[in-house]
Order: sequence, then C-alpha cells, then structure tokens
Amino acid sequence: MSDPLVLVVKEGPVLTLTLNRPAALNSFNEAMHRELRAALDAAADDAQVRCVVLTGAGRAFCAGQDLADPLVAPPAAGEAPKDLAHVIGTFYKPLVQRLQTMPVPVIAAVNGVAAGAGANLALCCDLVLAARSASFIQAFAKIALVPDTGGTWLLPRLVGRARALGLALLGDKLPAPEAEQLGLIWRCVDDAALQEETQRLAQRLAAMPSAALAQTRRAIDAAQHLTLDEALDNEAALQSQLGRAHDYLEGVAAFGAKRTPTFKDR
Ligand code: T3D
Repeated sequence: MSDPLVLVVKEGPVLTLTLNRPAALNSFNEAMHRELRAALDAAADDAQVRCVVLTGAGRAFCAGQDLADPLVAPPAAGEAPKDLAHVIGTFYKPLVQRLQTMPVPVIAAVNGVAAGAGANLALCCDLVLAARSASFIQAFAKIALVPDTGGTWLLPRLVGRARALGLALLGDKLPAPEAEQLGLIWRCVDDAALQEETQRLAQRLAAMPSAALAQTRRAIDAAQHLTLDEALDNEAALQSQLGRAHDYLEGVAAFGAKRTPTFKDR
C-alpha cells in the first residue's frame, strides 16, 4: 500500500495533519487534495478535536499545485489546454471554504518554504507560526497566473495593497521574519522550537471556547464588508446566541469561582 499523502495524528484534542509528499515539496496532486479534504471534514465532525495543526513533511510546507500532475499538466500536441477553473473550483475553492468554516481553530505550522497555493493555504489558517528559516512565495506570476487559493482577497487585507502588489507581482521569496514584521503571519520562532511552540499554542486553543473562537473568525472576516453599524449589529446577534450557550455560563461561573473553566461547545 502506498504511503498516506496526509499524515493524521491525534493527540488528545489536537489533530495534526502533515502534508506528505516531501520529494515534491508537498505540492498538491489530486490524491493529496482528496486526502486533505477528507481529513479536514473528519476533524470538523469529530467532537473530540478542538484544534487542528497543518504542517509539512521534510523541508517544505507546501509548494502549491504539483505542476506535473495530470490535472494541470500542459496539453500534448493537438490537445486543448486544460481549463484551470476546473481545478480551482473542484479543489482550491472548497479547501479555502472548508478552512474558513472549521468549527475549531486551525494553526499553520510552516516548517519550510510555502509557495503558490501553499503560501495562501497557510495564510487561510487562523494562526500562522513559521520556522525562522521558512519563507513565503507568491509564485504565481512566475508561471503567468494570478494569486489563487484566496490570495487576492487575503494579501491586501493582511498587509495592505502596496505590499500585496509587491509580493504578488514580483513573486520574491519573503523570509519568515519579514513576514512576521509585515503582519502577514502571527509569529516566527526558531526552527528547533517550531514543533513545541505549535503544540503549546494548539493545546492552549483547544482548552478555549471553540464555538466562540469560530464565531470570532467569522465576525472579523464578515466585518471587512460591513459598515460599523452593521458590524455592531452582527456582534450583538452573536453575543445573543453565545450568551445563551453552555460555554458563556461556564466561563462566567468559573471566573466567579476563581477556577479554570471547562468549555465544551463546538
Ligand atoms: O496551475 C494550476 O493548477 C492552477 C492552480 C495553481 C496553484 C499554484 O499553486 S500555482 C504555483 C505552483 N507552484 C510553484 O510555482 C512553485 C514551484 N516551485 C518552486 O518555485 C521551487 O521548487 C521552490 C521555490 C518552492 C523551492 O525551491 P528549491 O530550490 O528549494 O527546490 P527545488 O529544487 O525547486 O524543488 C525540489 C523538488 O521539488 C524538485 O524535484 P526534483 O528535481 O528534485 O525531482 C522540484 O521539481 C519539486 N517541486 C517543487 N515545487 C513543485 C515541484 N514539483 C511539482 N510541482 C511543484 N509545484
């Protein structure tokens, strides 16, 4: 049997998914797309999972689309070119939507280079921790494409239009420390500390109120399109909903009793 293309390890409430095509820098072929999607769906449905970590095997996080995969490979003589909208619509768009609707936080632990769709996959996650030697490359222009996997939406929101255009048009390698300085990612840590720091962060998030965290992500993303009045109304609607839930009552009770809360809503 062939090796899994996504390694799945569950340690208590933390599920770690490792992209596992190291010889091709964990670039996406069709099979890896399907395995990642199935693993994320299973995590979303598993009430015991309270935080997901996404990382890569070997020296890379993910080099984006496998450019040699038959899904996208250039046509043989006489064949019509592939319509890349098919691969975007079938795989990348649902992947981004899956991440944006996960009921629990997702951490990208960027262990090495993250290029093309691999860079934007990381940026779609809720928190990005990167090894100091890792890097981010908007590689699309080099192969005459536009940033995808949410890049055109994410980049200007994360770093502003000027820097988004600089990254996307030039496609230069952005080292993780600079990515942290620009606000593209949450934090960069020493290479040797990445795994431990990721697990510490994951365990911390897993002990927090998952439902409130998922709604926080939604509210912050939604607010990009709302007026202040609309955002205030959205906040009120969410507090109305969350304020009736177990986790709020537990959080307030634990605060009053000076004890650690036990959250369970998801
Ligand atoms: O087209 C569509 O399907 C639409 C969707 C697009 C989404 C996208 O992601 S488009 C962008 C695709 N990705 C890229 O263009 C990045 C291509 N890779 C690179 O630029 C470089 O590999 C890196 C900068 C990421 C790393 O460079 P380096 O020097 O550290 O490693 P390397 O020697 O280039 O790569 C090592 C191996 O991985 C090599 O194979 P080999 O020669 O050892 O057998 C290389 O071919 C392979 N590899 C790296 N990236 C890909 C890949 N193989 C297939 N597809 C890749 N994307």
